[in-house]
Amino acid sequence: MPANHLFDALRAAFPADLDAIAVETADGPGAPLAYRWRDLDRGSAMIANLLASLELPPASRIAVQVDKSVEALMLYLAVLRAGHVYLPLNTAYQAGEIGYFVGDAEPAVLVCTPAAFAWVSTIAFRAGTGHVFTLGDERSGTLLERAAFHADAQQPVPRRDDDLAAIVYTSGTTGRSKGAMLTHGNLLSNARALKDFWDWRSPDPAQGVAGDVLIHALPIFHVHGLFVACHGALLAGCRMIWFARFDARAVVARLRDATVFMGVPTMYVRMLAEPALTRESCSAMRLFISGSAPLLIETFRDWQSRSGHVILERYGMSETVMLTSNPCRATDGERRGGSVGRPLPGVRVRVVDDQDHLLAAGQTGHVQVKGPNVFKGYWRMPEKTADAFTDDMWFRTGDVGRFDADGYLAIVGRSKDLIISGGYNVYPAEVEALLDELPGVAESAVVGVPHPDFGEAVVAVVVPRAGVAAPDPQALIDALKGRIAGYKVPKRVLVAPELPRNAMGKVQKNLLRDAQRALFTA
Ligand code: MLC
Ligand code: AMP
Repeated sequence: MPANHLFDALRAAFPADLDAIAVETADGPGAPLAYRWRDLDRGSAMIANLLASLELPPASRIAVQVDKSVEALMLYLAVLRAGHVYLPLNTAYQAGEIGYFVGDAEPAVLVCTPAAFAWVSTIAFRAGTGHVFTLGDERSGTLLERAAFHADAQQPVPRRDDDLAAIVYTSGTTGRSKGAMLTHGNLLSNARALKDFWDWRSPDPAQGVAGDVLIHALPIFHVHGLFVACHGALLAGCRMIWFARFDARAVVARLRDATVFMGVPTMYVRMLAEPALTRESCSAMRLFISGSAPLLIETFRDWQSRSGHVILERYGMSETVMLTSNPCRATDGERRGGSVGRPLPGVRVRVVDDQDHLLAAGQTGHVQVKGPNVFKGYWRMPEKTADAFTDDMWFRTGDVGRFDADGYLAIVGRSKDLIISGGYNVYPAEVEALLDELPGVAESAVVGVPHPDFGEAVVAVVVPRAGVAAPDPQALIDALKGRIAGYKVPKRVLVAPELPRNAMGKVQKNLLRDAQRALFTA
């Protein structure tokens, strides 16, 4: 068996006692439900055997848009076991978005919720997808019904380092989403680096060591919740307390039962608003990790004074998994607010100017990266892949940063036109294209402005079409709902006679952002 098959590595880390609890649900139907390690193994084997029975070509794409559940985690493991490629889709995606992903990725199988079956299966069958299964959050749906007829043991299909394990779509700056192709080697090298760097503690009953317990409250259709959080706990054989939905009060109430929490900054802001968040409630905790969006220094400081813990901020991307991290062990250095720490072991990070020349510490420039974690390219987009790398194969992250003299990186901006709202990425071009099609709109500009809850909020400035009544902002918002994921819909639409432009005719979004800086924070 190749050493780098991701599933084998995760499976090898399961504790010897397969009857120990692997996942305990904290919310959702029937909670608390306890899943043993044996259940993860058998359940994923049965689904993998179902996939094998479909006789799909190797490395078929298996697209999944389902609510978070432990069975959805088993499905992910099953796809790895069966030698196929996992394609997670945000549950907020609407028909237009799903249609694009299905058309682009051509999945052989699509798994959706029972409630969405009618419209999702219509899209999928039209696009040539051969099989559509359903998976509900109460262990319902055709996937598990069919899997129940299959054996609960399975020999994982051999995969090499360079074989694809997953495709994660990231929105494209010019509108078209790009599928980042991640290999078994990418994901496993990163998971191993994090296991060591974050000092994951495996349970060892013989020695009386309980091991880490992770509160898992992130969605599992993005890199953070699926790869960083799940791989972290699985590769250390640690128990997860599993929240299908993030609820700040409910999570704070469970902190005393856990040792590790991972979240986006919005989650920390919301937990800080809970009076029950105290030093005492966090006394069992070992590690709080934040990422996916910038953590404000106020949140970093408030968290320290309220909980007694210093948040570890790290930085990553769908294309690269995790890149840099503040230290976990005190011997590795301090955790610094406003910084994303140093490159992870095995990962190289450089800051360069517009001509890709290396900049010295203290100088601000483009962040570029190299390492075994860096993806294989964008699915069926060789030109976009070539553009994303320098001649000497450094990946251009699109982030702007600066190294301190002691090697800590600060992310100070982005060269890509991207808004990060509550940890979700919104590409203005996609929203602008839809707004521009709406009646009464001549043109639009979409920007991110500071928001107390989401960090950044999506705001649109629209210019009315000459000679017609100015469009009603609420009507524009309503028109977008249902056409794109809710988190992409502008929280506010402003009407303006024109957009500010520079001498080249380019819209000056910085001026719009500056003008609306206090829209949500005043
Ligand atoms: C939900 N809504 C949002 C939003 N999330 N609006 C803007 N930004 C967001 N992030 C809107 C919904 O559309 C809805 O609008 C309303 O808020 C309530 O929806 P909800 O589902 O009840 O929201 P809630 O559960 O409160 O979600 C907030 C959240 C969630 C912070 C828990 O956004 C979340 O889980 N974020 C994490 C994202 C994540 O995992 N990112 C990792 C990407 S990987 P309406 O109008 O319909 O009421 C990555 C790489 C890396 O970036 O480095 O990790
Ligand atoms: P995604 O495309 O969802 O993978 O988002 C990746 C982007 O999130 C990165 O390119 C950064 O812009 C941003 N990001 C992730 N972590 C951090 C962080 N700790 N601080 C600032 N930005 C971050």
